Amino acid sequence: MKLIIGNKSVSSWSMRPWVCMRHFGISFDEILVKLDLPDTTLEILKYSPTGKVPALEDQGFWIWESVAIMEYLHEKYPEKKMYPVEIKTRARARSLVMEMHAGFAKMRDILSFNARKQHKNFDFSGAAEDIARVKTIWTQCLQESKGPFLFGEFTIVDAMFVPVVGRFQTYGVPVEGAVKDYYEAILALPAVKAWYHEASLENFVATNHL
Ligand SMILES: N[C@@H](CCC(=O)N[C@@H](CS)C(=O)NCC(=O)O)C(=O)O
Repeated sequence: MKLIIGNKSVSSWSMRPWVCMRHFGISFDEILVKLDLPDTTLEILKYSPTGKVPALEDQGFWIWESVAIMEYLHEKYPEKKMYPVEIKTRARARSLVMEMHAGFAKMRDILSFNARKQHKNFDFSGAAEDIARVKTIWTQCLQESKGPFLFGEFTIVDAMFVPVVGRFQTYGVPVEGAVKDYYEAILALPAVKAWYHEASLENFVATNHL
């Protein structure tokens, strides 16, 4: 399989399936398309009809959209349990995946993903409602699952929230209690550390992406 991604420093949508595949031990070749260059869209269009990354190739078959890619992997590798096994728990997990995919516009805009930046005294009050909703989701899930991840073991839902943890880190959003434990568990994952390490080695820059 081939996973087409954008710059690791800014491409939060690429990060989700990349971390997911690395975490679940699904091997793939990576093709990184540099974002924000004059030929970026043309380059991505070779792989993805939307002109956006990520995209996944499996034996000549192409899938685009981060969530569709992870859903495909979940179906292809059921033994990896990338979603909770119980039907209603799985439905709840998918509600959260879609909430993350479709929502949190203010947080994505004001706290745009950047794996190489660290802000002090950043004013994130414009995204306060989104941040509060994220913390509520995490608190409720962790209360029920007892952690360390939202549904116990790491699932696609956690992959969706990995870049949110990254944003909290970059912009200094305060975390405490169970939310802090979760934040730390995500940042300690080898796949997440590997993404940040590779982002730090990128010798090209791109503007922030949502
Ligand atoms: N809904 C898409 C969003 C993909 C997206 O917006 N990707 C950005 C990078 S993070 C992109 O490809 N931008 C291309 C460009 O800006 O030229 C998904 O979930 O995969």
